[in-house]
Amino acid sequence: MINFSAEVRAAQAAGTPIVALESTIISHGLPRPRNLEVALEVEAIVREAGAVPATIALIDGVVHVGLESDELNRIANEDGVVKASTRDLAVIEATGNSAATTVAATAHIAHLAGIKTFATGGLGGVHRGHSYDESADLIALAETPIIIVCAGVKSILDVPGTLERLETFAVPVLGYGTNKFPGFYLTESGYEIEHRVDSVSEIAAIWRNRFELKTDDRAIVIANPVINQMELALHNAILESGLRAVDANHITGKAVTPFLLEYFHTQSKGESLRVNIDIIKANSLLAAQIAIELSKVTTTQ
Ligand code: PSU
Ligand code: MN
Repeated sequence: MINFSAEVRAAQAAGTPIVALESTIISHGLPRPRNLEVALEVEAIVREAGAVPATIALIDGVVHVGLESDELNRIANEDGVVKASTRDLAVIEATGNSAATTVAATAHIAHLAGIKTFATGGLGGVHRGHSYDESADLIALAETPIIIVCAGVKSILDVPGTLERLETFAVPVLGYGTNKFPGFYLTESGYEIEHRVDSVSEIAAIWRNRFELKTDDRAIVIANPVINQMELALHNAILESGLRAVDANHITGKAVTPFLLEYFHTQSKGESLRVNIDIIKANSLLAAQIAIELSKVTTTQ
């Protein structure tokens, strides 16, 4: 069962474009109290652009597409909110707990709800030095027909390894205004990507072409580089010590990514937080513009 917010229900009825937003960023990616403020600011950006935000999470065991303000507040501030990937969804429904959804789980639910566009900060991927630690985000991208706007994969990851996996899974990666794959906190990761798009109409055309070619059964990644990146030397120094801290503290599984993000935010004295917020906002705006473009295309087809 899916519970839709009043705003999302109205948008579905009216055919207003909808943008899915993930909630792990809110619960596990950003520190309190900034997390709730950012979640609200991001929703406002989507609305101002002319689309409707659908932040996705589980509240008391029920999948929610679009959160009312008290529900958003719970995801941001309750200690018991867990990080749920796709495999956790049915379990959390059964226990009646509340959970924030990762990229993988959010994409899955968004697709169930008929939403075609999704914004996040950075994708999960292959973890450095731990070849069996691959984010379930990769599998979800291979199995879910949705457009996902991100600033590349998190720079804490094995970027070339992740790009190889995306190639294996036949997931198109399109640079928005660039052929350089973004590096999350950094504008460029140092790796090239083959395909570049410069407008939302090109993205809509590719979405349509895939449908005709029947290659539309998986995600499209739109890689949108951050404009004001983190200072490179600071980034690299924190990354190196952060990866050592993961091993020293025996952090494993789904705790790794939140640990590293938090490590960055404290060690950089908020500089990585500033960049992370810029990223989420820019990606949400672009996702709204894409959703609007797709809705035009569908109505004229
Ligand atoms: N982007 C951000 N902050 C985050 C995430 C993405 O700017 O916290 C989250 C997403 O929910 C993504 C998750 O799915 O990190 C990846 O976690 P893991 O590496 O454990 O799969
Ligand atoms: Mn992992």
